[in-house]
Amino acid sequence: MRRRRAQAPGADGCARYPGVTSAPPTPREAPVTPPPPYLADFVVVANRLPVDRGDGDEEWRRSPGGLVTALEPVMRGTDGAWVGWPGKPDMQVEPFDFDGTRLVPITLTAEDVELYYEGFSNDTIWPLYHDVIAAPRYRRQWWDAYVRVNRRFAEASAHVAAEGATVWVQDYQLQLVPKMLRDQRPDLTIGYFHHIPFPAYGLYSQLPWRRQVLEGLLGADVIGFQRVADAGNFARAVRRRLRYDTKASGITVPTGDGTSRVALARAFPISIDAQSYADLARDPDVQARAKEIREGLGNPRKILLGVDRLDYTKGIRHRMKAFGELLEDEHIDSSDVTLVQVASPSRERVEAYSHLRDEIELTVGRINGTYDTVGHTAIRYLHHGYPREEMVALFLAADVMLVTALRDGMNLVAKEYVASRTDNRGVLVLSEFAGAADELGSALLINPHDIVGMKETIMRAIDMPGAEQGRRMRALRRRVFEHDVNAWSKSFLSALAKARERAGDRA
Ligand code: GDG
Repeated sequence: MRRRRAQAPGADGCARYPGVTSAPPTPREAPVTPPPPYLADFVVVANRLPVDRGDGDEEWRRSPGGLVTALEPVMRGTDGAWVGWPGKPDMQVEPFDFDGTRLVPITLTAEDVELYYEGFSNDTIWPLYHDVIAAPRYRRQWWDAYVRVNRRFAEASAHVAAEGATVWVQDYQLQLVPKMLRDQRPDLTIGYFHHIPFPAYGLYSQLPWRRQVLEGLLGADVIGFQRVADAGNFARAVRRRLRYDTKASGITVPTGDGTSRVALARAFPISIDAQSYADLARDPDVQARAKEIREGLGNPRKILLGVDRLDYTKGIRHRMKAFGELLEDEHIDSSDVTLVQVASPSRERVEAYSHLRDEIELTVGRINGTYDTVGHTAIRYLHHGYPREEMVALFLAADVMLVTALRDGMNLVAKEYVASRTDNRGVLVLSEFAGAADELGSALLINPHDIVGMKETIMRAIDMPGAEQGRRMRALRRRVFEHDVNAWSKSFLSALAKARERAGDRA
């Protein structure tokens, strides 16, 4: 991957791409050469840029979060461009360089944020794709905004991508971008990765725009999913709705001129930069902090931990129900066992999220009111985001990690806990409805809807002997270190490169 500032390709010197113009110098005036457009060979397109800027702040800072965490090491090794929203409505920022990557900000108006992001992305697609845990809302105005904003992302990407570049589109907010981009720039190799589940056809078919979304995704050469089951659901939706042929992972997509191309749809389970978590876990300051956390909780015999965005998909209520019943049944005692729940603030302007927060906080208040003592708390509830060092200190302090998602594309927290346990201790309780369950079979797997089963498993985790913890944790760590985020991006990008070769052979 090379960074270059070059003339837009095109034999006649004219703009090859929309919006890119190169004015010929007038004979008598000194030639005024406009700065050449920036063209990248590798472009990431995601809803958010990988940076944040506080109010009144001049400085951009790398932002935390699942996708940024996952792509940070990939971008570090390349000189490419990243197209995304800077995170605040109506923010107009010129493209700039950050840590060796060209950042191309997309302006979203307050109305775009409300309709495209909070509306269609987070109140239609998110609940529908997570098996309607909350009811999806279908609003035509939201869809119109989704189309409009996807087009804006596609145009900006077409503008920054060099001839023959590779473009990697990320996630459910941008499902129409692959086709829009291919229509404008058939020379590009286009990948798409879907970070959340893809639902069974019986649910997917509720979507009034189901055909357009499938066609949008099929603009990509490679469509990546977290689980084999997600890729299967997608292929079935394509067969049922579009009647295209699918064979193994290949989908034959008619191109309109009587020919066809093959798009690949398969699983590429995402992962984490495992080594960076292990490094933090070995840092003496982080270890001292872990000790301090335990002491601050009154040195209970066992600490249970949940770390989630405050989201209804994460099963936080189910987890608290199980924990509350264990206290009620006197299987555990708050002087002995404490649950620490980090619930980082998320999507607070979407109604389902503010309701969820109220419900959870009511539950925490009830449980603590009933079971706290002066010296010990039953649930230490933290509605904050924390720096990564603090997260790792929490992972080290926790004897049992609870990942009880009702539906989750992957769940990186499960992998982060495992990577941090350099001492080969600790127990991971993991929902079978999180993508991570496909890889982390040595965890204690649970069905979070089965409260009795979850309670039994939590007790088993609390009582698990050290030798068994070690056996399981070593197996989990092997998997997470062998399949880290570098392995993930390499395998996706090499599938994309092969797709390009195949397309070249056919041309
Ligand atoms: C989506 C999919 C998929 C959370 N709170 C804090 C914090 N985090 C970090 C975690 C983790 C990330 O955010 C969350 O990732 P998850 O995978 O757990 O969940 P989603 O945000 O829903 O992510 C998911 C993921 O995309 C990647 O494909 O796995 O299924 O839903 O890295 O550690 N980090 C810090 N402070 C916090 O307070 N520093």
